[in-house]
Amino acid sequence: MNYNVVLSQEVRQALESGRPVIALESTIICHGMPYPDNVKTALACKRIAERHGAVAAVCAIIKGELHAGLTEEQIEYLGKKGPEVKKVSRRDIAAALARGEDGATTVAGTMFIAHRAGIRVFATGGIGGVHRGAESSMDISADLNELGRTPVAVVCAGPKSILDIGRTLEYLETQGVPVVSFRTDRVPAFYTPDSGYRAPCRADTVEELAAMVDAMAGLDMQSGMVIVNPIPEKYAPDGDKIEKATAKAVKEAERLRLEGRDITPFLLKRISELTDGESLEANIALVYNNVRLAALIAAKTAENK
Ligand code: PSU
Ligand code: MN
Repeated sequence: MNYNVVLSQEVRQALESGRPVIALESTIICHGMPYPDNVKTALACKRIAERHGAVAAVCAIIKGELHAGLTEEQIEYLGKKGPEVKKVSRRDIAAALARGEDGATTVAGTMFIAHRAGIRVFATGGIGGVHRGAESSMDISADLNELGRTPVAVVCAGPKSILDIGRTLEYLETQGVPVVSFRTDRVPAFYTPDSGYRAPCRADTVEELAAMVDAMAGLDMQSGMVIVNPIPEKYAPDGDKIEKATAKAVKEAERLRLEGRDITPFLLKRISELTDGESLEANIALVYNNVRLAALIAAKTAENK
């Protein structure tokens, strides 16, 4: 078995020469968006990262090997298979390797791979969190614990409003994870720039964010950071429509008795259907916005070295 992360040539060269690299996750490709939008979005992310000075490494498991940096063919392969590819969080990695399977890595799974590959900045759409009702279901995403134990900075648009945002923030605090809002005093919540919660920490420049990433590395804190980047106003969908679609999708998920890893992908798909694709469009726009910021941070930290 190969325990090393297989790097694409482009990613290996960039890492060896200290050029900026950012990680991207693959659950969003296989479970977060339909084909072919998923593949188009992933490829566009690579181009956006490049335009802002960084190489983007999509992380995934292919035939039992950890990968950082996929070719277009590999992205197309995963994107076409879509939900057939297992969603892989930290707990699922060993099984996928042992069985030689493919795996679409979540934020937690991707952080694990990125860290092993030496990548410190990661861009995605939304992170997992504490689910509503977690006080009895105990459904708390493994993303939050991974952030507490793996030194990777994750740039996202905040937790979805399907989650319990207050408890997600409390949990991250307990895990010692900084949550830094970019250019806002509020914590954004994915489709909306304001969840109603005050930001625990605010930064207004890329330099400041890069200095925080450097400080955590310099102190060898061995834990991660969440950088929350609000969806730009012009892309934010009608809040009322999204809220209604979300409430309906959550009820349907309950009726279908979905649980565990199936919940998030189901909700994303239903919300997109119920909003005639409006949520998907917003999802793509906020991912691009996060890739841009992550690339700028990675470029700045590379300069600081
Ligand atoms: N939130 C989104 N889109 C996503 C996810 C979360 O808005 O695609 C995915 C990410 O891969 C995240 C995972 O890591 O769902 C969290 O799943 P769970 O709650 O099962 O840990
Ligand atoms: Mn869960």
